[in-house]
Amino acid sequence: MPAAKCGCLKKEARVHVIYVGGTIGMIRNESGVLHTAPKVLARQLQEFPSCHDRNYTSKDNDGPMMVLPAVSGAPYRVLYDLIEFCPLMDSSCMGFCDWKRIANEVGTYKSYDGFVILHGTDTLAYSASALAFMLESLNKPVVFTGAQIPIFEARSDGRENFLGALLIAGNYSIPEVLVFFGNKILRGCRSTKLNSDSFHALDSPNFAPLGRASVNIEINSRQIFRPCNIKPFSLHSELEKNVALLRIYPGISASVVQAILKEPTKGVVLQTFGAGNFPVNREDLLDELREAVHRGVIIVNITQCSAGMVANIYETSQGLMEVGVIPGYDMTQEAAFTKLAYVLSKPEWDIPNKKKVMLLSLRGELTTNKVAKINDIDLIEGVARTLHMSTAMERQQMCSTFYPALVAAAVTEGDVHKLGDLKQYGANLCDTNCDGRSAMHLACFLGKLNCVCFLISAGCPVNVHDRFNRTPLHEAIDTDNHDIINALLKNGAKLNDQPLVQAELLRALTERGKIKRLESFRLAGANLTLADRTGRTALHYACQLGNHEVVDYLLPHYENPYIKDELG
Ligand code: ASN
Repeated sequence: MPAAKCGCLKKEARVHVIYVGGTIGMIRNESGVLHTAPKVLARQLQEFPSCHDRNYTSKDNDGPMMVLPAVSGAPYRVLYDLIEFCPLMDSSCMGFCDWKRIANEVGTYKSYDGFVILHGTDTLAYSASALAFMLESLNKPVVFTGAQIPIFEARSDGRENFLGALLIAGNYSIPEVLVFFGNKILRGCRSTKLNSDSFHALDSPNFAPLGRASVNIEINSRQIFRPCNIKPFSLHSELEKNVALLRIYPGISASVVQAILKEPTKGVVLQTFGAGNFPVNREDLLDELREAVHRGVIIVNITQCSAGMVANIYETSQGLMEVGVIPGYDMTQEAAFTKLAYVLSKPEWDIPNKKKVMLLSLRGELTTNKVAKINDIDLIEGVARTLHMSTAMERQQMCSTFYPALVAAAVTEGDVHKLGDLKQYGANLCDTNCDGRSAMHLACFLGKLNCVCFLISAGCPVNVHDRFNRTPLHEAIDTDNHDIINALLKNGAKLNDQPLVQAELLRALTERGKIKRLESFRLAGANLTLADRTGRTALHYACQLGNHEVVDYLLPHYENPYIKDELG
Protein backbone atom coordinates (compact mmCIF):
# COMPACT_ATOMS: atom_id res chain seq x y z
CA MET A 1 0.00 0.00 0.00
CA PRO A 2 1.48 3.40 -0.88
CA ALA A 3 2.27 5.57 2.08
CA ALA A 4 -0.03 8.30 0.82
CA LYS A 5 -1.20 10.91 3.26
CA CYS A 6 -4.78 10.33 4.19
CA GLY A 7 -7.48 11.10 6.66
CA CYS A 8 -7.70 14.86 6.18
CA LEU A 9 -9.81 17.05 3.89
CA LYS A 10 -6.94 18.99 2.39
CA LYS A 11 -6.56 18.15 -1.29
CA GLU A 12 -3.63 20.37 -2.06
CA ALA A 13 0.00 19.83 -1.17
CA ARG A 14 2.63 22.56 -1.18
CA VAL A 15 6.11 21.80 -2.37
CA HIS A 16 9.12 24.09 -2.23
CA VAL A 17 11.46 23.63 -5.19
CA ILE A 18 15.08 24.63 -4.69
CA TYR A 19 16.92 24.95 -7.97
CA VAL A 20 20.62 24.63 -7.26
CA GLY A 21 21.91 24.12 -10.81
CA GLY A 22 22.92 21.23 -13.03
CA THR A 23 22.02 20.16 -16.54
CA ILE A 24 18.27 20.12 -15.86
CA GLY A 25 18.02 23.91 -16.27
CA MET A 26 21.05 24.54 -18.48
CA ILE A 27 21.06 26.06 -21.94
CA ARG A 28 23.60 25.71 -24.78
CA ASN A 29 25.79 28.36 -26.35
CA GLU A 30 26.39 28.55 -30.10
CA SER A 31 29.00 25.79 -29.89
CA GLY A 32 26.55 23.52 -28.09
CA VAL A 33 28.34 23.79 -24.74
CA LEU A 34 26.00 23.53 -21.77
CA HIS A 35 26.03 26.26 -19.12
CA THR A 36 23.79 27.47 -16.31
CA ALA A 37 21.49 30.43 -17.00
CA PRO A 38 19.73 32.39 -14.25
CA LYS A 39 15.98 33.04 -14.25
CA VAL A 40 15.27 30.85 -17.27
CA LEU A 41 13.89 27.70 -15.69
CA ALA A 42 11.06 29.31 -13.66
CA ARG A 43 9.88 31.27 -16.69
CA GLN A 44 9.97 28.23 -18.93
CA LEU A 45 8.06 26.09 -16.44
CA GLN A 46 5.23 28.65 -16.38
CA GLU A 47 4.88 28.33 -20.14
CA PHE A 48 4.73 24.58 -20.17
CA PRO A 49 1.23 23.08 -19.66
CA SER A 50 2.52 19.77 -18.27
CA CYS A 51 4.38 21.72 -15.56
CA HIS A 52 1.84 24.45 -14.83
CA ASP A 53 -1.96 24.37 -15.01
CA ARG A 54 -2.95 28.02 -15.58
CA ASN A 55 -6.65 27.31 -15.16
CA TYR A 56 -6.42 26.01 -11.62
CA THR A 57 -7.28 28.41 -8.84
CA SER A 58 -6.18 27.47 -5.38
CA LYS A 59 -8.60 27.67 -2.43
CA ASP A 60 -6.01 29.59 -0.42
CA ASN A 61 -4.26 32.52 -1.90
CA ASP A 62 -0.70 31.76 -0.93
CA GLY A 63 0.99 34.09 -3.35
CA PRO A 64 2.27 33.09 -6.76
CA MET A 65 2.53 29.32 -6.97
CA MET A 66 2.69 27.04 -9.94
CA VAL A 67 0.31 24.11 -10.12
CA LEU A 68 0.85 20.62 -11.46
CA PRO A 69 -1.97 19.40 -13.70
CA ALA A 70 -4.22 16.79 -12.05
CA VAL A 71 -2.59 13.36 -12.17
CA SER A 72 -4.70 10.23 -11.93
CA GLY A 73 -3.87 8.21 -8.83
CA ALA A 74 -2.35 11.20 -7.02
CA PRO A 75 -4.77 12.35 -4.30
CA TYR A 76 -3.20 15.78 -3.89
CA ARG A 77 -2.95 18.62 -6.35
CA VAL A 78 0.66 19.79 -6.08
CA LEU A 79 1.21 23.54 -5.79
CA TYR A 80 4.84 24.59 -5.94
CA ASP A 81 7.09 27.59 -5.88
CA LEU A 82 10.68 27.74 -6.97
CA ILE A 83 13.71 29.60 -5.71
CA GLU A 84 17.00 29.44 -7.48
CA PHE A 85 20.51 29.66 -6.13
CA CYS A 86 22.70 32.54 -7.14
CA PRO A 87 24.95 31.64 -8.79
CA LEU A 88 23.50 28.47 -10.29
CA MET A 89 26.13 25.77 -10.31
CA ASP A 90 27.34 22.80 -12.19
CA SER A 91 27.32 20.29 -9.33
CA SER A 92 31.00 19.50 -9.83
CA CYS A 93 31.68 22.96 -8.36
CA MET A 94 29.66 22.38 -5.18
CA GLY A 95 30.96 21.86 -1.68
CA PHE A 96 30.16 21.93 2.04
CA CYS A 97 28.85 25.52 2.07
CA ASP A 98 26.35 24.67 -0.68
CA TRP A 99 25.02 21.73 1.31
CA LYS A 100 24.59 24.13 4.20
CA ARG A 101 22.62 26.54 2.02
CA ILE A 102 20.30 23.78 0.84
CA ALA A 103 19.85 22.49 4.39
CA ASN A 104 19.05 25.98 5.68
CA GLU A 105 16.53 26.49 2.90
CA VAL A 106 14.76 23.22 3.79
CA GLY A 107 14.97 23.99 7.50
CA THR A 108 13.49 27.48 7.21
CA TYR A 109 10.30 26.70 5.33
CA LYS A 110 8.26 24.64 7.72
CA SER A 111 4.88 25.19 6.06
CA TYR A 112 5.63 23.00 3.02
CA ASP A 113 4.60 19.36 2.70
CA GLY A 114 7.75 18.43 0.85
CA PHE A 115 10.80 19.69 -0.99
CA VAL A 116 12.33 19.10 -4.41
CA ILE A 117 15.99 19.90 -4.98
CA LEU A 118 16.95 20.37 -8.65
CA HIS A 119 20.62 19.51 -8.74
CA GLY A 120 23.36 18.48 -11.14
CA THR A 121 23.84 14.73 -11.30
CA ASP A 122 27.63 14.67 -10.88
CA THR A 123 27.67 15.24 -7.12
CA LEU A 124 23.96 14.79 -6.45
CA ALA A 125 24.61 11.65 -4.37
CA TYR A 126 27.05 13.57 -2.14
CA SER A 127 24.53 16.36 -1.53
CA ALA A 128 21.68 13.90 -0.91
CA SER A 129 23.85 11.93 1.55
CA ALA A 130 25.01 15.08 3.33
CA LEU A 131 21.45 16.39 3.64
CA ALA A 132 20.27 13.01 4.97
CA PHE A 133 22.57 13.49 7.97
CA MET A 134 22.17 17.25 8.37
CA LEU A 135 18.35 17.16 8.45
CA GLU A 136 17.84 15.42 11.79
CA SER A 137 14.51 13.78 12.62
CA LEU A 138 13.20 14.75 9.20
CA ASN A 139 9.44 14.38 8.93
CA LYS A 140 8.70 15.07 5.27
CA PRO A 141 10.12 14.07 1.90
CA VAL A 142 13.07 15.94 0.45
CA VAL A 143 13.49 14.70 -3.13
CA PHE A 144 16.64 15.33 -5.18
CA THR A 145 16.45 15.09 -8.93
CA GLY A 146 18.18 16.36 -12.04
CA ALA A 147 18.61 15.43 -15.68
CA GLN A 148 21.05 14.28 -18.30
CA ILE A 149 19.51 16.53 -20.99
CA PRO A 150 18.10 20.03 -20.18
CA ILE A 151 14.41 19.97 -19.31
CA PHE A 152 13.12 21.85 -22.33
CA GLU A 153 15.25 20.16 -24.94
CA ALA A 154 13.80 17.38 -27.09
CA ARG A 155 14.36 13.91 -25.57
CA SER A 156 14.99 15.37 -22.13
CA ASP A 157 14.68 13.07 -19.15
CA GLY A 158 14.29 16.17 -16.98
CA ARG A 159 10.52 16.52 -17.34
CA GLU A 160 9.75 13.01 -16.10
CA ASN A 161 12.24 13.38 -13.29
CA PHE A 162 10.91 16.77 -12.21
CA LEU A 163 7.21 15.86 -12.39
CA GLY A 164 7.82 12.55 -10.58
CA ALA A 165 9.81 14.29 -7.85
CA LEU A 166 7.01 16.85 -7.34
CA LEU A 167 4.36 14.13 -7.11
CA ILE A 168 6.40 12.16 -4.59
CA ALA A 169 7.19 15.23 -2.48
CA GLY A 170 3.53 16.28 -2.45
CA ASN A 171 1.76 12.96 -2.10
CA TYR A 172 3.78 10.61 0.07
CA SER A 173 4.69 10.72 3.75
CA ILE A 174 8.24 9.50 3.40
CA PRO A 175 10.38 11.13 6.09
CA GLU A 176 13.61 10.70 4.15
CA VAL A 177 15.99 12.44 1.80
CA LEU A 178 15.27 10.71 -1.51
CA VAL A 179 16.63 10.67 -5.02
CA PHE A 180 14.17 10.30 -7.87
CA PHE A 181 15.93 9.51 -11.12
CA GLY A 182 15.11 7.43 -14.19
CA ASN A 183 11.88 6.15 -12.59
CA LYS A 184 13.50 4.86 -9.38
CA ILE A 185 12.93 6.26 -5.91
CA LEU A 186 16.20 5.78 -4.03
CA ARG A 187 17.29 6.47 -0.49
CA GLY A 188 19.53 9.53 -0.78
CA CYS A 189 22.33 8.15 1.40
CA ARG A 190 22.36 4.89 -0.59
CA SER A 191 22.56 6.54 -3.99
CA THR A 192 25.58 6.95 -6.22
CA LYS A 193 26.23 8.06 -9.79
CA LEU A 194 27.05 4.94 -11.77
CA ASN A 195 26.72 6.10 -15.34
CA SER A 196 27.68 9.37 -17.00
CA ASP A 197 25.40 9.13 -20.01
CA SER A 198 22.46 6.91 -19.15
CA PHE A 199 19.02 8.18 -18.18
CA HIS A 200 19.49 5.83 -15.20
CA ALA A 201 22.64 7.63 -14.10
CA LEU A 202 21.96 7.25 -10.38
CA ASP A 203 21.30 4.00 -8.62
CA SER A 204 21.53 2.31 -5.27
CA PRO A 205 23.70 -0.79 -5.73
CA ASN A 206 23.46 -2.10 -2.16
CA PHE A 207 19.87 -1.32 -1.33
CA ALA A 208 16.62 -1.93 -3.21
CA PRO A 209 14.77 1.21 -4.37
CA LEU A 210 12.09 2.56 -2.04
CA GLY A 211 9.77 2.64 -4.99
CA ARG A 212 9.29 3.05 -8.71
CA ALA A 213 7.29 5.28 -10.98
CA SER A 214 5.77 3.33 -13.82
CA VAL A 215 2.07 3.48 -14.75
CA ASN A 216 1.51 4.05 -11.03
CA ILE A 217 3.90 5.25 -8.39
CA GLU A 218 4.61 2.18 -6.26
CA ILE A 219 6.16 2.69 -2.84
CA ASN A 220 7.69 -0.17 -0.92
CA SER A 221 6.63 1.04 2.52
CA ARG A 222 8.65 -1.64 4.29
CA GLN A 223 11.85 -0.11 2.96
CA ILE A 224 11.14 3.31 4.41
CA PHE A 225 13.47 4.27 7.24
CA ARG A 226 11.52 5.60 10.19
CA PRO A 227 13.57 6.80 13.16
CA CYS A 228 12.71 5.14 16.47
CA ASN A 229 12.28 8.40 18.31
CA ILE A 230 9.79 11.23 18.08
CA LYS A 231 12.21 14.12 18.38
CA PRO A 232 11.24 17.30 16.54
CA PHE A 233 13.03 18.18 13.32
CA SER A 234 16.37 19.93 13.80
CA LEU A 235 19.04 21.22 11.50
CA HIS A 236 22.71 20.38 11.90
CA SER A 237 24.36 22.60 9.37
CA GLU A 238 28.05 22.61 10.34
CA LEU A 239 30.01 19.64 9.06
CA GLU A 240 33.67 18.84 9.75
CA LYS A 241 35.55 19.76 6.58
CA ASN A 242 38.81 18.02 7.39
CA VAL A 243 37.75 14.68 5.99
CA ALA A 244 39.17 12.91 2.96
CA LEU A 245 38.70 9.99 0.62
CA LEU A 246 41.75 7.83 0.03
CA ARG A 247 41.56 5.27 -2.74
CA ILE A 248 44.19 2.56 -2.43
CA TYR A 249 45.87 1.38 -5.64
CA PRO A 250 48.60 -1.16 -6.30
CA GLY A 251 51.98 0.33 -5.43
CA ILE A 252 50.65 3.40 -3.60
CA SER A 253 53.47 5.22 -1.82
CA ALA A 254 53.63 5.86 1.91
CA SER A 255 54.14 9.57 1.23
CA VAL A 256 50.77 9.79 -0.59
CA VAL A 257 49.07 8.10 2.36
CA GLN A 258 50.96 10.33 4.79
CA ALA A 259 49.97 13.48 2.89
CA ILE A 260 46.29 12.61 3.21
CA LEU A 261 46.47 11.56 6.85
CA LYS A 262 48.52 14.44 8.21
CA GLU A 263 47.12 17.34 10.26
CA PRO A 264 44.53 18.85 10.07
CA THR A 265 42.79 15.69 8.78
CA LYS A 266 40.26 14.36 11.27
CA GLY A 267 38.70 11.52 9.32
CA VAL A 268 39.48 9.44 6.24
CA VAL A 269 37.36 7.08 4.18
CA LEU A 270 39.73 4.42 2.94
CA GLN A 271 38.58 2.78 -0.29
CA THR A 272 40.12 -0.66 -0.34
CA PHE A 273 40.02 -3.62 -2.72
CA GLY A 274 37.20 -6.16 -2.89
CA ALA A 275 35.72 -7.10 0.47
CA GLY A 276 37.90 -4.56 2.30
CA ASN A 277 41.37 -5.86 1.46
CA PHE A 278 44.54 -3.85 1.96
CA PRO A 279 48.21 -4.58 1.13
CA VAL A 280 49.05 -5.74 4.66
CA ASN A 281 52.53 -6.74 3.47
CA ARG A 282 53.25 -2.99 3.32
CA GLU A 283 54.38 -2.21 6.86
CA ASP A 284 55.19 1.39 5.77
CA LEU A 285 51.51 1.98 4.92
CA LEU A 286 50.26 0.25 8.08
CA ASP A 287 52.61 2.42 10.15
CA GLU A 288 51.08 5.56 8.64
CA LEU A 289 47.56 4.35 9.40
CA ARG A 290 48.50 3.24 12.92
CA GLU A 291 50.08 6.57 13.71
CA ALA A 292 47.05 8.51 12.41
CA VAL A 293 44.61 6.38 14.43
CA HIS A 294 46.80 7.02 17.46
CA ARG A 295 46.45 10.78 16.87
CA GLY A 296 42.65 10.38 16.90
CA VAL A 297 41.97 10.30 13.15
CA ILE A 298 38.93 8.13 12.40
CA ILE A 299 39.60 5.86 9.42
CA VAL A 300 36.67 4.02 7.87
CA ASN A 301 37.16 1.12 5.47
CA ILE A 302 34.80 0.80 2.49
CA THR A 303 35.13 -1.12 -0.74
CA GLN A 304 36.06 0.55 -4.00
CA CYS A 305 33.77 -1.91 -5.82
CA SER A 306 30.50 -0.35 -6.87
CA ALA A 307 28.51 -2.98 -4.93
CA GLY A 308 29.11 -5.24 -1.96
CA MET A 309 30.55 -4.71 1.47
CA VAL A 310 33.62 -4.78 3.64
CA ALA A 311 33.39 -8.20 5.24
CA ASN A 312 36.72 -8.74 7.02
CA ILE A 313 36.96 -12.33 5.89
CA TYR A 314 40.59 -12.17 4.74
CA GLU A 315 43.82 -11.64 6.65
CA THR A 316 44.29 -8.65 4.37
CA SER A 317 41.24 -6.92 5.80
CA GLN A 318 41.76 -8.04 9.38
CA GLY A 319 45.21 -6.43 9.34
CA LEU A 320 43.48 -3.08 8.93
CA MET A 321 41.20 -3.72 11.91
CA GLU A 322 44.29 -4.48 13.98
CA VAL A 323 45.67 -0.98 13.39
CA GLY A 324 42.32 0.53 14.46
CA VAL A 325 40.57 1.12 11.12
CA ILE A 326 36.80 0.64 11.49
CA PRO A 327 34.56 -1.11 8.92
CA GLY A 328 32.16 0.98 6.87
CA TYR A 329 30.26 -2.14 5.73
CA ASP A 330 28.28 -1.42 2.56
CA MET A 331 28.21 2.38 2.65
CA THR A 332 28.68 4.24 -0.60
CA GLN A 333 31.68 6.56 -0.73
CA GLU A 334 29.26 9.48 -0.66
CA ALA A 335 27.49 8.25 2.48
CA ALA A 336 30.72 7.26 4.28
CA PHE A 337 32.35 10.62 3.51
CA THR A 338 29.42 12.81 4.54
CA LYS A 339 28.57 10.67 7.58
CA LEU A 340 32.16 11.02 8.79
CA ALA A 341 31.94 14.80 8.28
CA TYR A 342 28.67 14.81 10.25
CA VAL A 343 29.80 12.54 13.09
CA LEU A 344 33.11 14.39 13.50
CA SER A 345 31.25 17.69 13.80
CA LYS A 346 29.30 16.57 16.88
CA PRO A 347 31.03 18.16 19.87
CA GLU A 348 29.00 16.11 22.36
CA TRP A 349 30.64 12.80 21.34
CA ASP A 350 34.24 11.88 22.15
CA ILE A 351 36.37 9.87 19.68
CA PRO A 352 35.36 6.38 20.98
CA ASN A 353 31.69 7.39 20.76
CA LYS A 354 32.14 8.83 17.29
CA LYS A 355 33.63 5.51 16.20
CA LYS A 356 30.68 3.65 17.69
CA VAL A 357 28.20 5.93 15.90
CA MET A 358 30.03 5.33 12.60
CA LEU A 359 29.17 1.64 12.95
CA LEU A 360 25.46 2.35 13.43
CA SER A 361 22.85 2.90 10.77
CA LEU A 362 21.73 6.51 11.38
CA ARG A 363 19.57 7.01 8.30
CA GLY A 364 19.51 3.54 6.80
CA GLU A 365 22.86 4.16 5.09
CA LEU A 366 24.44 0.82 5.98
CA THR A 367 23.79 -2.83 6.55
CA THR A 368 26.26 -4.79 8.61
CA ASN A 369 27.17 -8.41 8.10
CA LYS A 370 26.94 -8.99 11.83
CA VAL A 371 24.24 -11.26 13.16
CA ALA A 372 22.83 -8.83 15.67
CA LYS A 373 21.75 -10.47 18.90
CA ILE A 374 19.21 -8.20 20.46
CA ASN A 375 18.90 -8.63 24.13
CA ASP A 376 15.18 -9.26 24.68
CA ILE A 377 15.05 -7.24 27.85
CA ASP A 378 16.75 -4.29 26.13
CA LEU A 379 14.20 -4.66 23.35
CA ILE A 380 11.29 -4.42 25.79
CA GLU A 381 12.88 -1.49 27.59
CA GLY A 382 13.57 0.21 24.27
CA VAL A 383 9.98 -0.16 23.13
CA ALA A 384 8.69 1.12 26.47
CA ARG A 385 10.96 4.15 26.25
CA THR A 386 10.18 4.84 22.61
CA LEU A 387 6.44 4.73 23.25
CA HIS A 388 6.91 6.84 26.38
CA MET A 389 5.13 4.27 28.54
CA SER A 390 4.91 5.42 32.07
CA THR A 391 2.14 3.53 33.84
CA ALA A 392 2.57 0.00 35.18
CA MET A 393 -0.62 -0.96 33.37
CA GLU A 394 0.77 0.06 29.96
CA ARG A 395 3.99 -1.85 30.56
CA GLN A 396 2.05 -4.90 31.67
CA GLN A 397 -0.08 -4.80 28.53
CA MET A 398 3.02 -4.52 26.39
CA CYS A 399 4.75 -7.35 28.25
CA SER A 400 1.81 -9.68 27.85
CA THR A 401 2.03 -9.06 24.10
CA PHE A 402 5.77 -9.57 23.89
CA TYR A 403 6.52 -12.30 26.41
CA PRO A 404 4.85 -15.30 24.76
CA ALA A 405 6.73 -14.58 21.53
CA LEU A 406 10.03 -14.05 23.35
CA VAL A 407 9.60 -17.21 25.44
CA ALA A 408 8.78 -19.20 22.29
CA ALA A 409 11.84 -17.73 20.55
CA ALA A 410 14.09 -18.63 23.51
CA VAL A 411 12.77 -22.22 23.49
CA THR A 412 13.25 -22.48 19.73
CA GLU A 413 16.86 -21.36 20.15
CA GLY A 414 17.25 -23.72 23.14
CA ASP A 415 18.48 -20.72 25.12
CA VAL A 416 17.88 -21.37 28.82
CA HIS A 417 19.75 -18.21 29.85
CA LYS A 418 17.24 -16.16 27.94
CA LEU A 419 14.41 -18.11 29.57
CA GLY A 420 15.95 -17.31 32.95
CA ASP A 421 16.23 -13.60 32.10
CA LEU A 422 12.65 -13.48 30.89
CA LYS A 423 11.42 -15.21 34.04
CA GLN A 424 13.34 -12.80 36.20
CA TYR A 425 11.83 -9.91 34.32
CA GLY A 426 8.33 -11.16 35.03
CA ALA A 427 7.43 -13.45 32.14
CA ASN A 428 5.16 -16.33 33.13
CA LEU A 429 6.84 -19.38 31.62
CA CYS A 430 3.73 -21.49 32.34
CA ASP A 431 1.45 -19.32 30.18
CA THR A 432 -0.54 -21.01 27.45
CA ASN A 433 -1.52 -19.57 24.08
CA CYS A 434 -4.97 -19.50 22.49
CA ASP A 435 -4.61 -23.23 21.66
CA GLY A 436 -3.81 -23.96 25.28
CA ARG A 437 -0.24 -24.82 24.37
CA SER A 438 2.62 -23.97 26.70
CA ALA A 439 6.37 -23.43 26.37
CA MET A 440 6.70 -27.00 27.71
CA HIS A 441 4.67 -28.35 24.76
CA LEU A 442 6.97 -26.47 22.38
CA ALA A 443 10.17 -27.58 24.10
CA CYS A 444 9.03 -31.24 23.93
CA PHE A 445 7.95 -30.91 20.32
CA LEU A 446 11.31 -29.37 19.35
CA GLY A 447 13.30 -31.87 21.42
CA LYS A 448 14.95 -29.17 23.56
CA LEU A 449 15.80 -31.27 26.63
CA ASN A 450 17.65 -28.39 28.35
CA CYS A 451 14.55 -26.18 28.09
CA VAL A 452 12.27 -28.98 29.32
CA CYS A 453 14.48 -29.42 32.40
CA PHE A 454 14.64 -25.65 32.94
CA LEU A 455 10.87 -25.26 32.66
CA ILE A 456 10.34 -28.18 35.08
CA SER A 457 12.72 -26.59 37.59
CA ALA A 458 10.88 -23.27 37.12
CA GLY A 459 7.70 -25.01 38.32
CA CYS A 460 5.89 -25.36 35.01
CA PRO A 461 3.26 -28.14 35.03
CA VAL A 462 4.08 -31.24 33.01
CA ASN A 463 0.52 -32.49 32.58
CA VAL A 464 -1.02 -29.45 30.91
CA HIS A 465 -3.57 -30.34 28.19
CA ASP A 466 -3.94 -28.19 25.10
CA ARG A 467 -7.28 -27.82 23.31
CA PHE A 468 -6.56 -30.96 21.28
CA ASN A 469 -6.11 -32.79 24.59
CA ARG A 470 -2.41 -33.23 24.00
CA THR A 471 0.16 -33.01 26.77
CA PRO A 472 3.93 -32.40 26.57
CA LEU A 473 4.32 -36.19 26.93
CA HIS A 474 2.41 -36.70 23.67
CA GLU A 475 4.85 -34.34 21.93
CA ALA A 476 7.82 -36.28 23.28
CA ILE A 477 6.26 -39.60 22.19
CA ASP A 478 5.57 -38.26 18.72
CA THR A 479 9.21 -37.24 18.30
CA ASP A 480 10.50 -40.49 19.93
CA ASN A 481 12.58 -38.46 22.33
CA HIS A 482 13.22 -40.96 25.09
CA ASP A 483 15.35 -38.61 27.20
CA ILE A 484 12.52 -36.10 27.34
CA ILE A 485 9.96 -38.85 28.04
CA ASN A 486 12.08 -39.98 31.00
CA ALA A 487 12.54 -36.42 32.29
CA LEU A 488 8.78 -35.82 32.13
CA LEU A 489 7.93 -39.14 33.82
CA LYS A 490 10.41 -38.49 36.62
CA ASN A 491 8.58 -35.24 37.32
CA GLY A 492 5.08 -36.65 37.47
CA ALA A 493 3.96 -36.79 33.84
CA LYS A 494 1.17 -39.29 33.23
CA LEU A 495 -0.20 -40.74 30.03
CA ASN A 496 -3.81 -40.23 30.91
CA ASP A 497 -5.58 -41.23 27.70
CA GLN A 498 -8.58 -43.53 28.07
CA PRO A 499 -7.62 -47.23 27.63
CA LEU A 500 -9.75 -47.51 24.49
CA VAL A 501 -8.07 -44.47 22.96
CA GLN A 502 -4.68 -45.99 23.75
CA ALA A 503 -5.72 -49.32 22.24
CA GLU A 504 -6.79 -47.57 19.02
CA LEU A 505 -3.44 -45.86 18.84
CA LEU A 506 -1.56 -49.12 19.44
CA ARG A 507 -3.52 -50.69 16.63
CA ALA A 508 -2.72 -47.85 14.25
CA LEU A 509 1.00 -47.97 15.10
CA THR A 510 1.06 -51.76 14.71
CA GLU A 511 -0.62 -51.62 11.34
CA ARG A 512 1.97 -49.09 10.19
CA GLY A 513 4.84 -51.16 11.59
CA LYS A 514 6.05 -48.30 13.82
CA ILE A 515 8.14 -50.22 16.33
CA LYS A 516 10.11 -47.21 17.59
CA ARG A 517 6.90 -45.28 18.28
CA LEU A 518 5.40 -48.33 20.05
CA GLU A 519 8.48 -48.36 22.27
CA SER A 520 8.16 -44.60 22.98
CA PHE A 521 4.54 -45.18 23.84
CA ARG A 522 5.41 -48.06 26.16
CA LEU A 523 8.16 -46.03 27.82
CA ALA A 524 5.65 -43.24 28.47
CA GLY A 525 3.43 -45.72 30.36
CA ALA A 526 1.21 -47.32 27.71
CA ASN A 527 0.17 -50.90 28.24
CA LEU A 528 0.92 -52.71 24.98
CA THR A 529 -1.54 -55.51 25.81
CA LEU A 530 -4.62 -53.28 25.93
CA ALA A 531 -7.52 -54.61 23.92
CA ASP A 532 -9.80 -52.50 21.71
CA ARG A 533 -13.63 -52.63 21.56
CA THR A 534 -13.51 -55.98 19.77
CA GLY A 535 -11.21 -57.45 22.44
CA ARG A 536 -8.26 -57.52 20.04
CA THR A 537 -4.75 -56.36 21.03
CA ALA A 538 -1.85 -55.00 19.03
CA LEU A 539 -0.49 -58.54 18.91
CA HIS A 540 -3.69 -59.77 17.19
CA TYR A 541 -3.23 -57.16 14.47
CA ALA A 542 0.50 -57.79 14.07
CA CYS A 543 -0.17 -61.54 13.63
CA GLN A 544 -3.05 -60.92 11.25
CA LEU A 545 -0.79 -58.76 9.06
CA GLY A 546 2.05 -61.24 9.36
CA ASN A 547 4.46 -58.54 10.51
CA HIS A 548 7.18 -60.64 12.18
CA GLU A 549 9.21 -57.71 13.40
CA VAL A 550 6.29 -56.19 15.28
CA VAL A 551 5.29 -59.61 16.64
CA ASP A 552 8.86 -60.15 17.90
CA TYR A 553 8.81 -56.74 19.51
CA LEU A 554 5.41 -57.19 21.17
CA LEU A 555 5.70 -60.78 22.38
CA PRO A 556 8.02 -60.20 25.39
CA HIS A 557 5.47 -57.70 26.73
CA TYR A 558 2.64 -60.25 26.82
CA GLU A 559 2.55 -62.60 29.83
CA ASN A 560 -0.13 -64.63 28.11
CA PRO A 561 -0.05 -64.31 24.33
CA TYR A 562 -2.97 -66.73 23.91
CA ILE A 563 -5.61 -64.08 24.55
CA LYS A 564 -8.92 -64.60 22.85
CA ASP A 565 -10.81 -61.85 21.09
CA GLU A 566 -14.62 -61.69 20.76
CA LEU A 567 -14.54 -64.36 18.04
CA GLY A 568 -12.57 -66.68 20.27
N1 ASN B 1 27.72 18.43 -14.95
C1 ASN B 1 26.32 18.33 -14.63
C2 ASN B 1 26.17 18.63 -13.15
O1 ASN B 1 26.40 17.79 -12.34
C3 ASN B 1 25.82 16.97 -14.98
C4 ASN B 1 24.32 16.82 -14.93
O2 ASN B 1 23.63 17.49 -14.23
N2 ASN B 1 23.78 15.87 -15.67
O3 ASN B 1 25.86 19.74 -12.81
